[in-house]
Amino acid sequence: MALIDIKVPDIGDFAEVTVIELLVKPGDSVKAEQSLITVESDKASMEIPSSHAGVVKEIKVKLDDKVKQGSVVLTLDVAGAAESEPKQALAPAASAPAATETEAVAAPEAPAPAAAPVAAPAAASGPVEVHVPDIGDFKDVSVIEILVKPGDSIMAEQSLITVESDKASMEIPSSAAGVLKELKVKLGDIVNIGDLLAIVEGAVAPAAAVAAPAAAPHAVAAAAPAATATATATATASLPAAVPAHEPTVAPRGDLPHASPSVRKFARELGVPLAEIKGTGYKGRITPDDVQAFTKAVMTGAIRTEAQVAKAPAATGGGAGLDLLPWPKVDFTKFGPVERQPLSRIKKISGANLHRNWVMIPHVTNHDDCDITDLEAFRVSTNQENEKSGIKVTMLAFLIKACVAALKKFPEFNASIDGDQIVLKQYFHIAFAADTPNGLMVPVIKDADKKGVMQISQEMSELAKKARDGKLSPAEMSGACFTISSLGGIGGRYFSPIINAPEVAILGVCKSGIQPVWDGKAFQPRLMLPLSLSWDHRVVDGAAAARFNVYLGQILGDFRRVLL
Ligand code: CAO
Repeated sequence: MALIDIKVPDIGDFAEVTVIELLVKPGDSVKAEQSLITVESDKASMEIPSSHAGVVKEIKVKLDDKVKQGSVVLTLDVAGAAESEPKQALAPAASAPAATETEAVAAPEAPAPAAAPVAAPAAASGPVEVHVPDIGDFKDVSVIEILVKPGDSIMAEQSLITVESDKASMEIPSSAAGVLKELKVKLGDIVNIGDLLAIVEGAVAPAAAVAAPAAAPHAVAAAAPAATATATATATASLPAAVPAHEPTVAPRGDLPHASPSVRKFARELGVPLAEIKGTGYKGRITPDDVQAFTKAVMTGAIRTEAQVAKAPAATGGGAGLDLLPWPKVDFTKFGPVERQPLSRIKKISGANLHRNWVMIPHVTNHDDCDITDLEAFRVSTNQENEKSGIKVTMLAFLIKACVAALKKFPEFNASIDGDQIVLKQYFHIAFAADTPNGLMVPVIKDADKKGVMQISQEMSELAKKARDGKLSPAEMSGACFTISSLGGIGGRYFSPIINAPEVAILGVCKSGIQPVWDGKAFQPRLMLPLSLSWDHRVVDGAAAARFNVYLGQILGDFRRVLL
């Protein structure tokens, strides 16, 4: 084991800075030039890189500590590390270091004030040109972020753009306050010292800048000291020492997420929208862990980015975009023995359809009872009379006929939504739900308005058999206007049937039973049929649904009404 102390290098003007981010932890393997901590002064923030490759043994600083040149950041075990030689960057030479695989190293010499091309703006008023200040060694840097837009009110020293070279990224601040009239660069542009960046109107230059000699640089990157400067130039501003106390010394960041250049770069590489991340670092700074946690949450579906929400199918009409919790994963064997069976093909298909319909249609269900005493008596006598025909007249067949009559009276129930139109159908194809060993099937009686109860009963019996035998053709299951789901042969009182899209209503029927019904003088034993009508509230409203049920009850109560 060969332990060495990694110390804060010469950080120029920055006499004492605060540790605001720890970028590594004990046990981490680090490369030479990899950033170890982020420090912040009242003027800028920067990352302190490692001078050697190795494994972090112990971190000697903690958040909020004050450090200066020579402070020990951590101890590193450099034994066996591929790159244990210190990088040139840390040599006390004035030259810039070689570019490394990490973002970190930028070693511009302190910019010579005389070289700065920025014209010191007047203290107030008219349009002021903002140029790229002297950014030291940085030549031909790319614009990688635009941080403001025309019309924005900006403050002096507020960052306008981020530029990136092969060595570092940095933000270029405005030399003047005012309203941004025009931005003269766009993403991907290559810029150099002196290039025109923006026009600021109604500008009021920072007092210090005005007071500074004409050549004063409104520079970024001044974190770089003359000698070593291994820091990444986050530098939001490097104001001349003469800045008056009332001037902000840290560049205002507006809505810009607070994150170091390396974190920004990391987020950019992953396509992570920094503005959507809540920083957990010092003063809300976004840390690499925050970016990672955000990415993980998006990948697992726990959260969605704003862009994903905007593109969600619900917004485009293609499907449902629910922001639901993941389905619970339970090890049921912890609670008792279980057996696993695959879902049948029909259950998978009908399940997906039912789920879509239930989620996408605003359902309302009206429940009612109707008196079928006389109808049932008629049905029984008809069946007795027609015993030899082999056709059994069912209550469901009467219900189909009654529903046709109600659909004719209330056409909005015989409809479908198509975009922003309602399609009113002039045919009457009625589906009925059939319970089969493999799951729910929904065959359709076509043109039920043109068929008698006997014929409907016969077709129903054939279609129900085909359904149970798995022999229904797609044509026999398509084209329905309205569906009836009858549980009358089984039992129960009421239920909420799910509408069979693109239909807009479905009638659920339960088992009839004798109920005491008040006839105005006395309670009479009557055979009452429970009805549950689910309807799509986008097309139908509650009053219409109540009228539909009342009318249906009247017909079932006295079938002669169908003729009226
Ligand atoms: N009240 C009281 N009795 C009723 C009744 C009602 N509303 N509806 C039917 N019955 C009686 C019938 O008269 C018959 O009695 P008999 O044998 O004494 O004559 C018995 O119940 C059985 O009827 P059935 O259910 O075989 O015949 P049907 O015409 O009423 O229904 C069919 C046919 C295919 C709809 C039915 O067999 C079926 O599959 N129903 C289930 C539908 C379903 O699963 N719906 C839920 C969908 S949501 O998951």
